[in-house]
Amino acid sequence: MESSTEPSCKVAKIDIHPFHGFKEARVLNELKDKKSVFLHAVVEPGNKDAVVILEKKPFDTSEEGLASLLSSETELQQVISNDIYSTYSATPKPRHGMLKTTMIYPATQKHIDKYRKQEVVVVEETYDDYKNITLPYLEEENKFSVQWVFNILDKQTESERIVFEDDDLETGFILLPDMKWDVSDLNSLYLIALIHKRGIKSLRDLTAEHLPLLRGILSKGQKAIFDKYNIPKEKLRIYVHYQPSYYHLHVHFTHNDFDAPGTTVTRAHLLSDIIQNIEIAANYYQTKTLTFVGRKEDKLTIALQKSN
Ligand code: DD3
Repeated sequence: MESSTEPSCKVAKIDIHPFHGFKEARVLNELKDKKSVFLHAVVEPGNKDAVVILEKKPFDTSEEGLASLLSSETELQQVISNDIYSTYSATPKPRHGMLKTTMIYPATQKHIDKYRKQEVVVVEETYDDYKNITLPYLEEENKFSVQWVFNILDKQTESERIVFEDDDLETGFILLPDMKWDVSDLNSLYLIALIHKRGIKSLRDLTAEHLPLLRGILSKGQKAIFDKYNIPKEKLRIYVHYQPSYYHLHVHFTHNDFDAPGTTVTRAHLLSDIIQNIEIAANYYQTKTLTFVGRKEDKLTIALQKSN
């Protein structure tokens, strides 16, 4: 902690450009309609791997944004001019050309595989499959690395981004914008609730003892989002992923008008349904066969397919 206030550390942080040392880069996947590209880069020294995600941001349609865009600040080269119709190749001022950039460094092979374009298949997991196949797989693959979640819960990072906190260690949680959301566009609102209690990995661990936790996330999360963003609960989709992408229980809050990834029936479980299912049967999620999509070449997918 103390060393971070030393000038030498500050200088080092500013001096090194995050893209410094990038040599090769190849495309893992490209989503043209989302104007985004997923890259695997090799970084010197040491030839370490990095995953870099580049996304073009939506237009700045604020008053100043439009005023600057539709002005002589934008360089134009005419392509076609015909009667009342004309087209141009336009180069706006740098402020309009911003890219949202996400970087994972150093990245493991699992990170690289995650962003590679891959066929997905629907698989079923009975509770026995979960205990005999999924859980041992998660433990073996060390899927439990959720250091970044602990950093948020311990206020080591992103504390200024917290929208709401209930600090009860059993039923409390932190609500904050998901990394995927750049907070400027309310229609693509995306927040996550990270629970304070450690060791609840996923939906599979939930029983009647967690009802106060789940009810609290639902009602307090809705209220906090209304208070801060003025979005009523009728506009929110509140759900849990199975399988999740990290095994520390978390709840997604997204705007209903926004097609957030992972909102389809093969991944999303509404929090209100989860609460009711557990109210009906305390061991619902230790009984129910769960269906989800997995990458075709993923070890877990292959193992579950074999058992069915
Ligand atoms: C992650 C799932 C995890 C790549 C990427 C994201 N929201 C996060 C660290 C900080 C965060 C998140 C893993 C990792 Cl792009 C691999 O997500 C995060 N902070 N989803 C916030 N606010």
